[in-house]
Amino acid sequence: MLANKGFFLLKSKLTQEVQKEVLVAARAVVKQAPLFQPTMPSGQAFNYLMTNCGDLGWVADRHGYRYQQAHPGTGRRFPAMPQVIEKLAMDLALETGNDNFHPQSCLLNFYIKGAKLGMHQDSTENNLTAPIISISLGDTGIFVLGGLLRTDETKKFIVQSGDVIVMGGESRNYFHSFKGIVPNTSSLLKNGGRVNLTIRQVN
Ligand code: MD3
Ligand code: FE
Repeated sequence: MLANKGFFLLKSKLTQEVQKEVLVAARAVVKQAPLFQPTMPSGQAFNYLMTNCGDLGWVADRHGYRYQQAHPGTGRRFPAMPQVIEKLAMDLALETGNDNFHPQSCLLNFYIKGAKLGMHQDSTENNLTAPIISISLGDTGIFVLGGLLRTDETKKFIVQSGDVIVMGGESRNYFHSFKGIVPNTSSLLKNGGRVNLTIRQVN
């Protein structure tokens, strides 16, 4: 177990069986709340797809980044967070020393070959002290963690299907990026790619 400043990389945390359970739950979410490709305020499209479940969903468009209850495409509320995901997130928070974590939002990011996410901090949340829980499913990815300043040194981490990252404490506000997937490294998703679930307490 790797831990520093509240950052934990829990390798092979989820069994194959639990990974499949989470994936089934994620597929049910996508059926109700289809994956969408948001745009940044600049008008530039994200190069990966996303959707959400839970009381609040993270969305991006011309007007900026925010949490809202409605799916931007369907206008309907995001589906409830599946119990398996909610329970898993609460257990993971507890075992990494984060009491009183209340999952309100689960962002599902779907990456295919070539998709990446630039260096940023997660700052759309009102609550910047609650931990953030990330679950990786499918193809291996390359995750980069920096520090509180954009200019801080960075470290690369390989995230594989079933790995979990918890960012609590100081690390909650660290810069981070996702460099992309390594295609054909997992058979969990029949057509390949990577799903990342990010569970957050927003308020
Ligand atoms: C480290 N997603 O959606 S999740 C994001 O793999 C995002 O989809 C990445 O960053 C992905 O905002 C990484 C892991 C993660 C999430 C929040 C963090 C790592 C973090 C906050 C602080 C430091
Ligand atoms: Fe992030």
